[in-house]
Amino acid sequence: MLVNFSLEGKVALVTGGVYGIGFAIAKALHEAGARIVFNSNTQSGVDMGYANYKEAGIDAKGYLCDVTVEEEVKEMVADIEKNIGVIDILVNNAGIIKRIPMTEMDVKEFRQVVDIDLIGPFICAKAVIPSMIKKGHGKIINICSMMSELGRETVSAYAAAKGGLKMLTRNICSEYGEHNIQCNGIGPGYIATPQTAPLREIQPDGSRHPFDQFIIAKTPAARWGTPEDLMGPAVFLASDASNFVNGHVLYVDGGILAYIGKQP
Ligand code: NAP
Ligand code: GCO
Repeated sequence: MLVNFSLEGKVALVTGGVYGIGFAIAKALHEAGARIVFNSNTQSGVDMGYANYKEAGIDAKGYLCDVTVEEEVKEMVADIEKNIGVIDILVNNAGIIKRIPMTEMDVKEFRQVVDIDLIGPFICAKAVIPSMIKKGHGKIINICSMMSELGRETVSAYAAAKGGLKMLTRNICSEYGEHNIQCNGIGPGYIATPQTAPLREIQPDGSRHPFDQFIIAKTPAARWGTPEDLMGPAVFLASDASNFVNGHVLYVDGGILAYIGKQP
């Protein structure tokens, strides 16, 4: 049965897979046998990615590509297919967040978050699905969020985008499942990465950030997640072991979505 978790001979594209969650997922897919491709929207990001993959002993191929620019994505996918192979696994990881009270948020800021976190995954999935159909299989993993289910102050654009990404996941499942394409989501809880660093900053008096304390009280695991916590779930959803799992969002959150929270 374990052979079903092998990714030998597969090509995996992890968008924004330079550090953080995407990089951890890419390491996991590599360890399971996949050839790793990543992109960043900045040259410095591509360079950082090459350095990080080299340090990890992974021969990854990087592209300068902004997931919100369809022409750039189409060119990247065409080059990957020509020089490496058809993309078997797409991980829509690239994403940003802006923490601003909604009434103070400029519409351009709202649009930028939705553009990267929802339109980007649409553009990337649209670019890889035709070849997946021809090949007779494909795996798309959308990195959703607890904010695909819950809201909170200051993250209106992010929650709207991640909620939409959950439904895009279900729609790709619905529209392309007959072609043996499985599209699922991973919904990380609160994970210690650069994106959440502001929520974990030690306070001037040396105490933990109030939000840090809040998350610890709300999480049965009583800890923040790490990018490594996402590695096994990613291999599962990228492999033949999940061929009958489709349209599902797998929450990797330490139980936070199931728990009312510890009494203060
Ligand atoms: P991160 O540390 O901020 O990394 C995000 C990556 O995406 C960066 O490499 C970033 O590049 C890249 N990126 C941003 N915009 C891009 C674009 N237009 N085109 C290509 N690449 C782009 O974030 P993370 O914490 O690892 O999160 C990764 C994903 O997981 C995101 O979708 C996030 O929403 C989601 N998520 C995170 C958490 C968490 O607690 N950390 C929880 C749930 C879901 P630059 O560095 O050049 O900006
Ligand atoms: C926030 C956090 C969250 C996490 C993640 C939770 O400001 O609330 O950044 O949004 O990034 O999405 O699943």
